[in-house]
Amino acid sequence: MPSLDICFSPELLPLYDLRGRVAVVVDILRATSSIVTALAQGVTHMVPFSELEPCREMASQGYLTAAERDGRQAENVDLGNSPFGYLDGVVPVRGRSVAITTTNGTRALHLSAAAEHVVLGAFLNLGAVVDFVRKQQQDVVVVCAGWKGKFCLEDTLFGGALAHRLAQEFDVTSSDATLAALDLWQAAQPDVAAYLLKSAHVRRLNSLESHKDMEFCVREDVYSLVPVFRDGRIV
Ligand code: 3SL
Repeated sequence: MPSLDICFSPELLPLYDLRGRVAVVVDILRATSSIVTALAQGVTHMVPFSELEPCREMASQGYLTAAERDGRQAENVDLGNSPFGYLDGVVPVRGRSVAITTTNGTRALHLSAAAEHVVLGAFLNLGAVVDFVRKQQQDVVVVCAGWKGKFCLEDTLFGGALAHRLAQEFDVTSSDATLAALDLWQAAQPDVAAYLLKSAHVRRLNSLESHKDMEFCVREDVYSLVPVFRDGRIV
C-alpha cells in the first residue's frame, strides 16, 4: 500500500526523499488556491518564480505578472495573489499566460522539483487531487508551503483532509505528521473557516482586509483540475 506523508515546512524538505514520489504542494492561503483558480478561468499556463525581478521581466514576453510579498501585491505587476484577481474581470486572464511569485508558495514548488510528479493542491481541487494520486499508486508527500519556513495550520489541514479521503487506500498511520494532520482535520470540523480564524495567516490577511479570500479558499471541490509543475511551467 502506498504511503501518504506530510512535510510541514519547505525547511524540512531535506529530510524527505521525493524521488519516485508524488509531491502535492499546498499553500491554501493563497498561492495554490489562486493558481488553481487562475487555470480554471482559462489561464494557459503559469511560470513560478522565487524572486520578484525575473517575474516582472516576463511582461516583455507577453506574460501577465502576479506578485505578492508579505500578503500585499508587489509594485509594477498586473495581479496580486488573491484568487479574486482571476475572477473579478478587472484584468482579463482568459487565454493569457501568467508569471507569478509569492512569498512561500512558488518557492515550495521549486524546492519540490525532485519528485516524479509535482502537483498543486488546494481545498478548491481536493477531489481532483484525490483522483490523481489514486491513479498514480505512488507514495505521496504533501509539501506545506508554510510561512517563511514556519508551520501553518491551513496547509496542514489540507494534508489532513487529503489523508482522510485516502485513508482506505493509502498508509496514513505510519507517519506522526500525517496522524497529527488527521487529528487537526477532525478538530477543525464542522466549520473549517471558523477554525481557521485563529490562524496566524488569517489574522495577517484580515489586517489586509482579505477575509473573503480565506472563506473562498476553504471551499472544497469547486474545480476539477490538477495543476502540474513540469519543465518550469504550471499547466
Ligand atoms: O506566501 C505565499 O505564497 C502567499 O500565498 C502568501 S499570501 O496569502 O499571498 O499572503
